[in-house]
Amino acid sequence: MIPIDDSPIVRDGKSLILAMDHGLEHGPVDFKEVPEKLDPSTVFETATHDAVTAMAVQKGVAEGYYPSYEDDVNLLLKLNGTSNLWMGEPDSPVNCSVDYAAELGADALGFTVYSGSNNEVEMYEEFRDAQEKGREYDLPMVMWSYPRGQGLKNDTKPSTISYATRIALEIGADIAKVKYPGSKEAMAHAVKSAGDMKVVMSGGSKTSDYEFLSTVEAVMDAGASGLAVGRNVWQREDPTQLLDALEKVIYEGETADAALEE
Ligand code: FBP
Repeated sequence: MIPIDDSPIVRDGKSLILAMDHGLEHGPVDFKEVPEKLDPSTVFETATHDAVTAMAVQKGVAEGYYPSYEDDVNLLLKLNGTSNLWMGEPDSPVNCSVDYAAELGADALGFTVYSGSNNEVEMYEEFRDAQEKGREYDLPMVMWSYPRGQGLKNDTKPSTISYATRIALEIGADIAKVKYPGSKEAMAHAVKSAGDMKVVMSGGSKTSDYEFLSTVEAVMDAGASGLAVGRNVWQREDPTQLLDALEKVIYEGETADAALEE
């Protein structure tokens, strides 16, 4: 862990990362209800909102679309990622080098690690290479810390999420992105387990404005540093209203009720 409060992907100690790597991870099915969002430019437009500190995309999308947004959006280059067509034990091939991410203008790096998978050893080695190379460019490393594999029946139980944040600290991440463990208390323990490293919540499938904001409120109360979210933002036809409310809950400490009232 290195100090990243001065990094472009952090605002007042907090982060709101807009993730849009779902075309690879899940396939175009995630865009079914919002087909216009198949055009990555539409989501880059959303990422120009003040609340968003970085947009996380794969290399191909960065190559094609980031040049038009480099003045308005901070780039988090996701270095690995796998398709939903892969039926084997959880794994995530490295699709982009750190050198190329830096060339594309990345402000930060993203890397998925499936601790508990039979591929854990290789994934840790790949993470090590990326993390150490990233240090040469002073690029913060956001770890999608997702324990997963045949031996793990419940990947969001409190002890698993606390283990996920701790692993991220131990192997050199600067931010751990983890699933919500189901309660504020469990999230608080996961944050504590990470020491001084930042922990952000992974968004999950789309819920109502109120349900989502209430969870974000609980996560912030638990001491987390924000959010790395995809579907709960860009699957809305007009994400601006939700981003306005998220800005209040994340950076201004407002409640979900207050943020929605204004
Ligand atoms: P969401 O907020 O839409 O859940 O996105 C977060 C994310 O980590 C994406 O970056 C990624 O594409 C997806 O979730 C992977 O989710 P999973 O591995 O659980 O299918």
